[in-house]
Amino acid sequence: MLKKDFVNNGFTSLEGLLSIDEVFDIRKLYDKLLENKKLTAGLRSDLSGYTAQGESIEKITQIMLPSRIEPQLLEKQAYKRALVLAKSLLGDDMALDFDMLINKAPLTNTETPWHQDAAYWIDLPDKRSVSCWIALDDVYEENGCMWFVPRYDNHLFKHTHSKEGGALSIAIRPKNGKPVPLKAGGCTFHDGFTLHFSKGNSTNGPRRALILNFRPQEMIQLEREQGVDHTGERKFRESK
Ligand SMILES: O=C(O)CCC(=O)C(=O)O
Repeated sequence: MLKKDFVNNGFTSLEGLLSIDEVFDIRKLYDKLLENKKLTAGLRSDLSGYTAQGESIEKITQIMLPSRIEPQLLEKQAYKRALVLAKSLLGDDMALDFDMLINKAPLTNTETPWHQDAAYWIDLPDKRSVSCWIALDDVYEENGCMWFVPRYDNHLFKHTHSKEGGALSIAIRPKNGKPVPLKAGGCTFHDGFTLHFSKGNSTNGPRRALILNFRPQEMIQLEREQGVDHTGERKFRESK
């Protein structure tokens, strides 16, 4: 079912990827990283772009490669189970390319615009990729659960920066997007060409997500040979 959905639509979801004990465990590491700007310097940015323009409160905190700072994350069931599932969706050559945190603090109410992840990446000959977006809080429309549009092919839409230093965005707002609410510990899987978005967090609680991205081992090697390790400045490519 998981694979059929993913192949047909470019996304799928699963409750209970993590036990609630592991959710609590990972939250502790997550909060430590969120609170420590020194520790995360150089890997941290605000996808809203606002902080870059002088505001001090981060609206959408992105921290790249949290497992580089906290290697114990790599030992968590989350990483092990997500890899097994990524292999079952796209093949045994799948490996972890990068991980990241995307946090929407309470009452920051800032949406992540509609985009395709492939717009952030270099063009690779093997297009297979899957991102496992893990909810560390219960997520629903009002605090920023993920929304997806079924993907039909590998067409890459034109993306632009909605705000300087902020997230990439396509020009239109799709009408056929579907929200995917989850319990803490549940996850979604989406392909690099699947359009997705999340509303802002307008609630009093946090919306913490841990995202693991998988692609073929050979493509990861190609990326590294070209200096791409997902730490640096956000670059993007134009659609053809
Ligand atoms: O967490 C979000 O709001 C957006 C996540 C996202 O764009 C992604 O995981 O590719």
